[in-house]
Amino acid sequence: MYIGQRIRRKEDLKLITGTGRYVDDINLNGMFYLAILRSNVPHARLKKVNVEDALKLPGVVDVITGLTINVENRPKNFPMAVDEILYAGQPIAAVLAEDRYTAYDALDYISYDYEELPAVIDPEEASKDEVKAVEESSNIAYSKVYKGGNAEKAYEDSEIKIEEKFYISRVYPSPMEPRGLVADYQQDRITVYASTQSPHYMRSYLISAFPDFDFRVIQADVGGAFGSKLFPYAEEYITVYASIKSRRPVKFINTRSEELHSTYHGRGQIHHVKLGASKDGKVNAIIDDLIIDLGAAWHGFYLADISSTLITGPYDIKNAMANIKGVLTNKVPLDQYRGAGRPEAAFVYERMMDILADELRIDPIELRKKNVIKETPYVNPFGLKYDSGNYLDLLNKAEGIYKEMEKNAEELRKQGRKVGVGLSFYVEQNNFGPWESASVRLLANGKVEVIIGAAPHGQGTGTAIAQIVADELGINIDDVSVTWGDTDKISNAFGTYGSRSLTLAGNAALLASRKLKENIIKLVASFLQSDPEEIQYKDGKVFNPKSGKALSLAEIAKMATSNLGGTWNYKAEPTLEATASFGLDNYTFPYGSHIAMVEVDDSGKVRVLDYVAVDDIGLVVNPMLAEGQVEGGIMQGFGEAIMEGIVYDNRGNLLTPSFAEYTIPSPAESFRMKWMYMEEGMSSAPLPAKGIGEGAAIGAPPAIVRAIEKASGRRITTIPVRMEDLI
Ligand code: MCN
Repeated sequence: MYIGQRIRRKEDLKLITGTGRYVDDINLNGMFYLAILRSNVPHARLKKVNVEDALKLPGVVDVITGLTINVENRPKNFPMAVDEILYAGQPIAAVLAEDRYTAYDALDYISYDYEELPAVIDPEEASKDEVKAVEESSNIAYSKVYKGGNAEKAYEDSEIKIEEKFYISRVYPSPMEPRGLVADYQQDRITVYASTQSPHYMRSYLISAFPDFDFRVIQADVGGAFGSKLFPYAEEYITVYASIKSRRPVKFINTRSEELHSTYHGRGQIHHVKLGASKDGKVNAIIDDLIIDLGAAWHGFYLADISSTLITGPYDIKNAMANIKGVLTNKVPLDQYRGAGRPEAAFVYERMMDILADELRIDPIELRKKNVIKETPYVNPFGLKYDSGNYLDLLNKAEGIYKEMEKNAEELRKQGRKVGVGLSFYVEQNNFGPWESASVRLLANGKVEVIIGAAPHGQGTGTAIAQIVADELGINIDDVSVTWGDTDKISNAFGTYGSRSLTLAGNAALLASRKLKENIIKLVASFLQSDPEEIQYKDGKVFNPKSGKALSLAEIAKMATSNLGGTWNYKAEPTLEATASFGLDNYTFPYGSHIAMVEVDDSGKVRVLDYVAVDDIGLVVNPMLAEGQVEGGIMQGFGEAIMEGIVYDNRGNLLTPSFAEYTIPSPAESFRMKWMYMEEGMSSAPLPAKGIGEGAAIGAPPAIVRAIEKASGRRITTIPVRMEDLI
């Protein structure tokens, strides 16, 4: 059995030997390069773009201005500012040149005339709708109220009432590889090579924008995405348009500074929360007024829906209300970053739990135990059905770890060091659908190829899916290859996002393997002149127990593909391939706990001394891959808690335009961490897994923040926590 084993990643060899092929490694004959002139004013009326001087430069082929394409939830002048500039970084013009250097140099020869407009940067200011982020539009781009029970009355009737406001900064998802694509026009068909999380979704949004063309989208190797390479970007439309217009291949690669000015930021929420409880700590009501800072487009609004509908977390709180305002500001548009709405919710409900515990002078774990959901399935006040698990059991395990860490912390405190321990407990929603597909093929050499519709980009899902298929077919994992990321290889699919790939594509691959076995049995019955019922499949061999005749997969593949001539005399279709799709009728809800011990020194510097995460994600297919996900997520959560934050000045200039100002954790800040798991909360899929790709990014910030709070004695309501806040 390979499932459950720490199998090494099959993906790594090419990546670590430099034979990976990222978008920027793709060079096509006659290729032009595209560079984008971006606005350096946050809000202005655009009068005129002067391109004549740029066009005179040797090597410059074209300058594109004024391109508009109607894409849902984007401002009217998407993908290029035409009459109104909405944020610093917005594309205004694109230069097409024979080489990249000429393209970038030519940007200096373009100027634009504009009349500056007041910009609105602070989301609370924007919610007053006085200064407009987009002329003649309301700043309130989205509003929604969620109600479950009667939260207002329950709050009023509560013995204990607490109220707090939380600020969660905008962050940049920081993939190692910036966004980029190559568009290759050929006779009404355009091949796009992209650094994307979903070639199929990209194909569908490019088809809507350019309906006269057929698209093939190929996912190049991707150097990370973390949610930021899923939804449509201005530069993609501009590059494709440039390829169609010039009838040449065109390459666009973002620079890091352009990334910070254009890749959708994540998070950016403000929560004003009221919580009502009884004196003994039973929470009766939670009311959350949420402002989400959408930036200069509408499309990130759904993140507030995810946060709101999970605002009661893993706790049995009957009365809840969430009141969302999505506001436009003159900033880079907002969209998902690992966790997408769930880290924001967990930060809020876990902060409120700790604050209530402090208020009531109750042990924070006792308080959580009192409120935690005791039975699953459980329907939360907004109708989300938490599918399975034993929350109390996991919390008990986490408590043991917490107590151990507390003991160690106490020793260090006795030495005069400022050390604290924090625990978070979370539930999350994943396996965002609708479904995923997979094809399994017996190749002519007797090996098996699996093509999945999911589009992994660092997670190692290919290895885990090889484990599943090798087990199902009873063959050596070295005989299974898994490929993905090409719309011509598998027709309908979705991609990798929302911690879905293992569960949905993995189950699709499992079902396709079962179908393949059936197809093979039928074919072998025909070869052996037997009834299919007489034929059995076991450990990569097909045999007739009566006659004792057996064929290996390699022999079957050979028999089916190597004889030319003759006539059709098979009783079954000679299909050595099967495709299956798989979807769930509910999301999956993994849950877990993080426990952190930190030290804060006199300069306000935070160091993590110890860290343990415990999760229940149902069946764990490859504990090493899952652990890798948890470790990466913990580091990102750590970054979000104390280091990372997009900062604008109040005129709308981005003050964090590079990794010199926008700091992310490096190995120097890394720390010892341990991951443990239990397998009680199985999903309802045939292979009963849930996702783990985002859990740690959800559990980490509240645990780290609580530990900092305990170490420093300062109440923390804003992330990132700055050093100066802790002295
Ligand atoms: N896994 C497992 N057993 C399970 C669940 C998962 O062994 N029960 C393994 C899988 O085989 C896979 C990994 O854990 O190797 C994550 O699987 P899954 O939870 O299905 O998540 P996805 O593959 O759908 O990945 C998406 C998720 C998201 S939403 C973001 S954002 C994110 C993340 O993955 N972005 C990443 N992890 C990332 N890791 C890297 N290196 N780069 C990114 O951009």
